Amino acid sequence: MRIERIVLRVIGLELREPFRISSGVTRQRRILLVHLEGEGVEGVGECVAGEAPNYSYETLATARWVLQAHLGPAVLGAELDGAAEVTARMDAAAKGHRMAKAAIEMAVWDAEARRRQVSLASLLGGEKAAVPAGVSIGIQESVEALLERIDGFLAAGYRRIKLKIEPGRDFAILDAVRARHPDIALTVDANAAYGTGEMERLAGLERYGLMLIEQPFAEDEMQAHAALQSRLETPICLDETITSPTRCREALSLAACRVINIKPGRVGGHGASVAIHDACAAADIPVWCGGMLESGIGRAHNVALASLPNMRLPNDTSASARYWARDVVVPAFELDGEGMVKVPTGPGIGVELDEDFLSAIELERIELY
Ligand code: OSB
Ligand code: MG
Repeated sequence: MRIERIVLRVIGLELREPFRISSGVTRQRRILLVHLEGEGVEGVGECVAGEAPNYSYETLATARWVLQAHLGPAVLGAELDGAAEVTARMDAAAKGHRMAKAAIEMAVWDAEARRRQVSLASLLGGEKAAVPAGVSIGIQESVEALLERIDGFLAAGYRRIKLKIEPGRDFAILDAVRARHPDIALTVDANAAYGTGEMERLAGLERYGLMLIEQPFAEDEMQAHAALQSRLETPICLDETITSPTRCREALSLAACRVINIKPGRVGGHGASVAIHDACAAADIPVWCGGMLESGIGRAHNVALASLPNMRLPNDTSASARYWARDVVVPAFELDGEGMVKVPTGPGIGVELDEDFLSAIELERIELY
């Protein structure tokens, strides 16, 4: 397709409750959306970069800048044969900045699916009509507050609870949660908060019967993750470390993890996500789709990706209402009684944009031709 126009749009959305991870707290989100048009079709993508460079070096500001100054100009106007060629152009124009690239790449997939009048899920190779949802709970003020939140999410039907931990806020929390819920599917996510000297402490997590331990060490600590995994029965799941299919293959060959969390924004889009998914399938490593507190647009992309066959664990694709009083898509994403989220079947991402609401919360608009 030939991309004729790109609109970068920043919207403001307030989370229903603050979300705290080991490296920072998010209350209000400013979200960068990418709308593109070409040859009579449109596509939309969402950039997952946050306000602060605490999860990755990318931020809303770096993404907006690199999209406007480098990535947009690299793909505008040229005849490009699908998302892979769009990615090749962007990679030639800029190193890294995968979250920014993903926003364009995913919009191209949406446009391509709409052009063919098929769902994004089916174009990606998805096979599931609905995907299991877990919920990721931010660090809470107190153990009591956490237990209350867990009760609410279990009652809503979530199939797995993920707790954010950090050194000093780990065992006490897990003792309390396991005392109340000995058997629920439970995971922890440290967002790289532990030092490699804390191997012993982390080995102590084995006794909680966790489904997995997500990203204990820093992003570039591949060897330390391999050393910890070799000591543990509990699977290590890498998130921040896996920034590309190459990093994925490296992790698999070093046995640095037994599960991978795929976030299309983190790895540069759907093409890289499918490549990681397939490499893991070939190695019999289960994957699942992570989340970055997306609006309904990013969620629609994630849910489509989560419908692929090797997505074998509950995903961080929670219902819209877990994050927002009002979502930007219609219909909003809901949980059914079994803790499943339906995969949209309409063309492209398969949900409509709530244009009235988007206009009302628009903070900034940059048009590229
Ligand atoms: O590490 O998975 C993470 C949110 C922001 C940044 C990093 C992470 C998260 C989550 C939220 O855990 C998952 C969700 O979108 O529900
Ligand atoms: Mg994580």
